[in-house]
Amino acid sequence: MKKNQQLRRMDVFSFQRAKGGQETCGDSFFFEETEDYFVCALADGLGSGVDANKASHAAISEIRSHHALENIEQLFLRANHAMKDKRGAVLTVFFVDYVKKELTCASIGNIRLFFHSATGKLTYPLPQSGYLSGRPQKLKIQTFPCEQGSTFLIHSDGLELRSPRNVGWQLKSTKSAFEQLATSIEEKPTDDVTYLIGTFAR
Ligand SMILES: [Mn+2]
Repeated sequence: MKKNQQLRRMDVFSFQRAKGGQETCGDSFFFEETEDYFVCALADGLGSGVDANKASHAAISEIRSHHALENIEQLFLRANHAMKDKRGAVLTVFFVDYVKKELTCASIGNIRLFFHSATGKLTYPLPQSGYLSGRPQKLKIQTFPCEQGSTFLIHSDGLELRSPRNVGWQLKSTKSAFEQLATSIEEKPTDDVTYLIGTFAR
């Protein structure tokens, strides 16, 4: 599944394909724009298939329902709590604050996030190892400057990036970078694959 959504300030391209070309993907994602910010979350449920999907979907539902009123720490507490009768999931959540021109993120497990500024600086927020299992987990929240013209990439481990430098940040459009990444993905990948690439365009 490939999709392009043009929001008021952000252009977002998303790609998702389930392991083995199956119907049910164990990764779930969500993004939304409000007046003041953009929020995006990607979760990969442990394993694959229906149970993995249930776990990642439960985590993402918490972010979707509560991002307007709660901070990133509270959102992770909710997502972690939602894992209690599930398999567990890895999760990355980030906000782009349109007013402060800042990106704030937190990550447990191997969902990777990178972003590239209009001036060519590549930023690698560091993920924390582990996964959400319902047990208490300490969270590290990171904030970076994020100007208009910045592009982000967030992906599950089904996308094998040789180097985050080779993402095509320098290409003339986000669409070109998106399409270039899509060509590297097999019809029947060996793991669920999800990635989103988006530009803080306006
Ligand atoms: Mn995976």
